[in-house]
Amino acid sequence: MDTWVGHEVPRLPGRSEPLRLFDSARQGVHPADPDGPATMYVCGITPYDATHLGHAATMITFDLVQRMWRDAGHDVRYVQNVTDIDDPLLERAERDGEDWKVLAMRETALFREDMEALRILPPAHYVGAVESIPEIAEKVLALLKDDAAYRLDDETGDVYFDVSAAPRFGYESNFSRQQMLKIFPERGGDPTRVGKRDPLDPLLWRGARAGEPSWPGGDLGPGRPGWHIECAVIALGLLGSTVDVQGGGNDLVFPHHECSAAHAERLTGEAPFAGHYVHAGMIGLNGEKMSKSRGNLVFVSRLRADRVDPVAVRLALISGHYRADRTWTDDLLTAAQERLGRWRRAAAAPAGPSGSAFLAGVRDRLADDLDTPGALAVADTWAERALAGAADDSAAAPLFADTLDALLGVHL
Ligand code: 5CA
Ligand code: ZN
Repeated sequence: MDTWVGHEVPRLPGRSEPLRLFDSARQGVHPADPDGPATMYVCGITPYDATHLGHAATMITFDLVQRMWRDAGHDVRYVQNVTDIDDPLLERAERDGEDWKVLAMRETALFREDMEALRILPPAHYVGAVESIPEIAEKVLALLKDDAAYRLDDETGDVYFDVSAAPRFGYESNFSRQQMLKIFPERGGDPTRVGKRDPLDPLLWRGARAGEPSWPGGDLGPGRPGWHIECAVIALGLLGSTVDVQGGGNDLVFPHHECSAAHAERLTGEAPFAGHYVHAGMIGLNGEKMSKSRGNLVFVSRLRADRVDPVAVRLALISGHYRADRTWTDDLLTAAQERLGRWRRAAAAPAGPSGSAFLAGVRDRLADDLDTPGALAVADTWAERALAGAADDSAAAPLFADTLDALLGVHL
C-alpha cells in the first residue's frame, strides 16, 4: 500500500558516530552499525481506531533510528506493516456495523496524515497483511512441509507452529516459561485450545469460518493468516533473511517478536532474525497503558484539530527516554510548547554558542541509545546562552536549527 510523504532533511556537516541501541535479547546496549545498508522492520498499527500518542511515541523512536543511520551515512531500508486483517479489527467493525475494509482504510489514511504532521520519515515499504496473504500462505505451507507446523485434528483447518521446532524459543524476550504462559493469553494467544501440542504454540493460519473474511490458501485451504507469521514473512520478503533492527512497543516483546523471530529463523535457517530487538516504552494516561481496549486514548488527530503544534507533541514525547514507560500529561505538552518557544527565540538571537559543538553534542547523546533527554539538555544549554547574549558566533543559528530538524525531527 502507499506509504506517506516525507520531509526534506537538512544535510549536516560531517557524520554521526555509530549508533548504539539496547537489544532486548542480549539485555544490553550494543552497536547497531552494519556494514553497508541498514535494515529495519517496525510493527505498525492495527487500524481499527485513530493513532494515539503511544503509537506516535513508538513511531518517533524508530524515526530517530532512521535519522541517525542516515546521518552516519547508511542507506536505510525500512519496512513497516499494517495489520489490516485481525480479530480486533473485525470485532470493532462488527460493533459499529461497518465494513472492516472501510474501517481499516480510513484509520490507515488518518495514521499517514498523523505521521506526516509529526514529521516522521516514511518507511520505504508500507505493507498490509492482506496484500501479503499469498506469500504468507506459501510460507505456512513450507513450515508444514518442514514439520515445524501442524494442522489441528478437527474440522477448522487451523494450523499452528510447533514451538519445539524453535530450540532457542525464549531468547528474544528472556521470559521464563511461567511468564510466557501468563502473558500469552493476555496478548492474543490461546493456550487452552484443544489439540495443540504445546499451550504456547502460536496460530499460523486460521481456517475459514462462516461470517469471517477468508482468502484461498492453496493447499492450506481457505483462511487468513496468524499475526506473528504476518510480520515474519513481510520482513523476510523485503529485507532479506535477517534485519538489523526489529522494532515495536514493549508490549510486543512476547509473544509477538519471540514468535515472529522463531518463524523467520525456521524459514531461513539463520539466527538471530534481528541484530537488535528494540522496544519502546508504553505511553500511559492516568497511570495506565494507553490502549484501545482501555479507551484511555489521546489521539494525535484530536490534538491537531485543537491546533496544537505537532512539533510540540513530538518534543513532549521525546522529552523522556524511549525505553521508559511514561505518562502523558497536559503539563508535559505545556513544557514542550515553552521549550519550543525558547528554542525558536534563541535561533533568532543575534549570536549563539558554537554550532559545530552543538551538533557534536546532540550526535553524541543520540548515538548512545537515543538519549533524547540528553540531546534536549544540550539544546537547552545552547538556547539559554544565545538568549542571554553570552555567546558570539553569529553564524551558529542555522546549524542549531538544521541539527534539531535533521536529527530530532524538530522543525523550528
Ligand atoms: N499491528 C500490531 C503490530 S504488528 C500492533 O501492535 N498494532 S497496535 O496498533 O496495537 O500498535 C502499533 C504500534 O504501537 C506497535 O509497535 C505497538 O507496540 C505500539 N504501541 C501500542 N500501544 C502503545 C502505547 N501505549 N505506547 C507506546 N507504543 C504503543
Ligand atoms: Zn508485528
